[in-house]
Amino acid sequence: MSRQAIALIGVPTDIGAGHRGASMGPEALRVAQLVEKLRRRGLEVIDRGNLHGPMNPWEPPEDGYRHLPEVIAWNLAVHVAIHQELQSGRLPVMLGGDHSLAIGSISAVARHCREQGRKLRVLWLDAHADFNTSQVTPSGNIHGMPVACLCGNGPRELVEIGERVPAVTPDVFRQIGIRSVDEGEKRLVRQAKMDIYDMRHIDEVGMKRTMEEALDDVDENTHLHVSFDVDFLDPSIAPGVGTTVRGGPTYREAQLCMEMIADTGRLGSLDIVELNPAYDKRNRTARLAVELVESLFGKSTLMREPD
Ligand code: 6HN
Ligand code: MN
Ligand code: MN
Ligand code: MN
Repeated sequence: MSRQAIALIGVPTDIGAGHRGASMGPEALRVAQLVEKLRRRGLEVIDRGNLHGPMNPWEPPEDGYRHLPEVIAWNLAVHVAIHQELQSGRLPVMLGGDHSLAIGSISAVARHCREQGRKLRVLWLDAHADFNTSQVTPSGNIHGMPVACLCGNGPRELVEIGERVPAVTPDVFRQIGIRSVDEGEKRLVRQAKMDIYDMRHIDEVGMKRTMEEALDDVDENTHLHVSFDVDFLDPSIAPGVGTTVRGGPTYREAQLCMEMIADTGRLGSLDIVELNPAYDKRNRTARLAVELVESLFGKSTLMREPD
């Protein structure tokens, strides 16, 4: 288990999303006792509070992008904040916010890994591949584009946030739980040879083997970044997201996924994104997300609990 101090950074915006409300995600996670539950595990947790950025003007797309200047402003702030925590030796947890913010967080993690000579692996837990571009997007919502932007396919200001262009290459990603990819996006993920463990794969081989495969080349020198889009989960257990897609992992499949990541001991940074309290029922999705994050930080059944 990680003995690094954990730094929580709230990013209260829905600037890249197609529904309003993910801006309330950080507070919902705090209300669900994220801080207290991690501290109860003996972890040092520092809550940095929330970053600030532009309001959501709720406008239609321009040249294939909605709210591009605002998305840039938020991601620049995220990049600086996350990189600073990594530099100081802390494990940053970004409380989103929508998934466009992963451009800022993962570009910071990639930069830190370059500086430290470490190998980066990103586990992208999501119903969606988030690999759209302005040419193929059905919505113009930038939360459907962060993986493409990180790989150098996007507007210059977003692609350049990581200082190195592209910030990462497609081979750093392992996408898990995918079940909704747009038509044009399918062609792009195939071209990029994205490593995708979709729901069909999980159905066929099970979550255990899926995770063994996805974690196969994790070694001593690997920094694992988990980008946890809450719509990864089946909507029957996680209704509090804007973009539900049925047929996601069950409660136990999601727990096993988190437990197997924890077992590697290589978790170095985390995004929790797309939680939308406006669609939730009595904060249950936030509470489930917190429970899964506890597993990610080493909480397990009694038999496997470390001494
Ligand atoms: N997310 N593929 C759809 C789009 O509009 O590009 C949905 C994207 C959802 C993004 O949930 O992070
Ligand atoms: Mn996503
Ligand atoms: Mn660094
Ligand atoms: Mn998603």
